[in-house]
Amino acid sequence: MIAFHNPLHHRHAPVHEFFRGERVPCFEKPDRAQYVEDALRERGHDLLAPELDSQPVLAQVHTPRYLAFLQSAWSQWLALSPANAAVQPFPSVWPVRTLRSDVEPDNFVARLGLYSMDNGTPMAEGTWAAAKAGADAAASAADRVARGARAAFCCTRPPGHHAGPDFMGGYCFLNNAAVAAQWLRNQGVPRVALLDVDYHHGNGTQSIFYRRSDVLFISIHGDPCTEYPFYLGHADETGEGEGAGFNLNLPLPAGTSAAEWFDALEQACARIAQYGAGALVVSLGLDAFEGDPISRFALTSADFTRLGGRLAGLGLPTVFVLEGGYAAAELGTNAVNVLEGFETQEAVQ
Ligand code: Q9C
Ligand code: ZN
Repeated sequence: MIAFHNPLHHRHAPVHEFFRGERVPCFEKPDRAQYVEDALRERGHDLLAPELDSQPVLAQVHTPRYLAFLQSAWSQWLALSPANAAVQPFPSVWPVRTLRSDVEPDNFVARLGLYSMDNGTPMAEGTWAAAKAGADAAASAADRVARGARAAFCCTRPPGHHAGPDFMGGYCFLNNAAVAAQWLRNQGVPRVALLDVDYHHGNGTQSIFYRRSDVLFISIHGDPCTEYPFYLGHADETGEGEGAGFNLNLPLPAGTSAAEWFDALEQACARIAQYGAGALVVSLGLDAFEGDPISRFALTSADFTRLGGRLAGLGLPTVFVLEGGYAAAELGTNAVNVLEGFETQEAVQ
């Protein structure tokens, strides 16, 4: 399968995140993408460098002030003190209900809170460079599919699906899957289905497309009553305005079996078929894996092959975009299993 990698992903390498009030090593680490790249090469898939600039499409899915903040955040942080080069910034205050988010404070940490949904999305010197190259890779994969490829994979980190129009969160900064879907729209695909199979609800992607009918968003994920991102992802969120009826959430309890997970996938596939999509974008989180350290679904490595095969059965040009998945050493096998499941199923059709 055509696969793009992110040659700058390693420049996003924060050291620690917060967990239960303590600093712990980051789960979302450079090894993750390295394992996937290694598995792709081992199994004979070539890796291409991004070949397009996602900037115009980023401006369609994120706000100007958020993009401006993110691009300059590290230099703003250093401007406070050169010693900050060795310190990770974290937000500590947020504009929740009754507080104003229309006025940007001058204080850097207050602005970081304005543009964050959590304190779990650490930033480092190369975060913008890595995130931007990842969005370029997503655009490049989408463009190949728009120009007739059956499928393409974007192997990138940091992930993207928690990043909304004007905020970062859940290890995500730029919404790569939204970039891919918007790219396909811009190239003339009238209706794009975006299926998110990451363990965590893709709140950012949902919010970006919530009022639109030209991108159908569907997510299978851990019930937000107990699982991150907690404040979005319930079944009664079905879209608004033009987008009413074009958002489908399939939350499942933590501990759900693979058999029940595949039942939800059937529901998702039925809705995609009914929608009449011209292309599919898959937010390919691999944290539904039984061995994932921060998630509680039970897919095996073989189940990821089955997932790829089922998606091929939709018969749609497909862009796969890597999202979460924290059992780093197994990520390569699981990612390539999806892609090969897809290609094998296609071959027998
Ligand atoms: N210390 C994605 O999978 N909190 N994001 C985890 C564990 C956030 C996951 C806490 C999980 C976000 C893209
Ligand atoms: Zn996830």
